Amino acid sequence: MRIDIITVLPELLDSPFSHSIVKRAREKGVVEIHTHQLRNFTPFKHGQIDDYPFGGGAGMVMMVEPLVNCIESLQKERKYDEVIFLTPDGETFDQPMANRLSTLKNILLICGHYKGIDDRVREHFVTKEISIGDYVLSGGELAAAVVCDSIVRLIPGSIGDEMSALTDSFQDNLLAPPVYTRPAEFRGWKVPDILLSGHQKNIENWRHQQSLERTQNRRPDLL
Ligand code: 6GU
Repeated sequence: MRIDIITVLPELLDSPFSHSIVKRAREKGVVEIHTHQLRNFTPFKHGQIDDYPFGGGAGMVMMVEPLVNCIESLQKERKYDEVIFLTPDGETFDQPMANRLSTLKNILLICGHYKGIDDRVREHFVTKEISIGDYVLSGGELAAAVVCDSIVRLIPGSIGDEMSALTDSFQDNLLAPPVYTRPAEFRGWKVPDILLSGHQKNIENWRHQQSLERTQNRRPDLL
């Protein structure tokens, strides 16, 4: 998979893509992630990419021309399966959406700032709009990092143990069960006996029961 990201803050995205699973996936060639500085595509002086909104009002709007220049220059190189705009008024991101996006070959992410982007870009180029939740971020970059992380870990070859992404919370609409590691007792707090029993079938049943209880208690909306 290849992910291109248009942003005015490429540095903000360096760290999330340089550690852990995403780092290893890039090193293994499972995914390529490329950031593109929007200011390099403006025809205006001093790298200007935003302007005052027509009709007045607070905040600046990202201009149509730098965005279209950047998008079209990328589209000359390859066809994108989705052109995604990260925006708080988009469709709420969830695990099924991550699963579907992880099967695509080329995706383009556009990070907005200020009061948003000129709506003509959304109308003529954007194929999907994603929000990561009902709160406001200063820009789309952290949302892009969240979306990319959740997608990349699902691509076969990203995670050593192929099973482990499938047993994540949410992957079957249930929260994950509690987990423990050594020591079996700490300050008198014991790991549940069943996990030390060696009876794999009983352990699986117990974990499923714990998943159901956790989901019922914490996220009944998922059941
Ligand atoms: Cl995708 N962008 C911004 N700016 N804020 C958000 C968001 C996205 N998702 C939730 N809040």
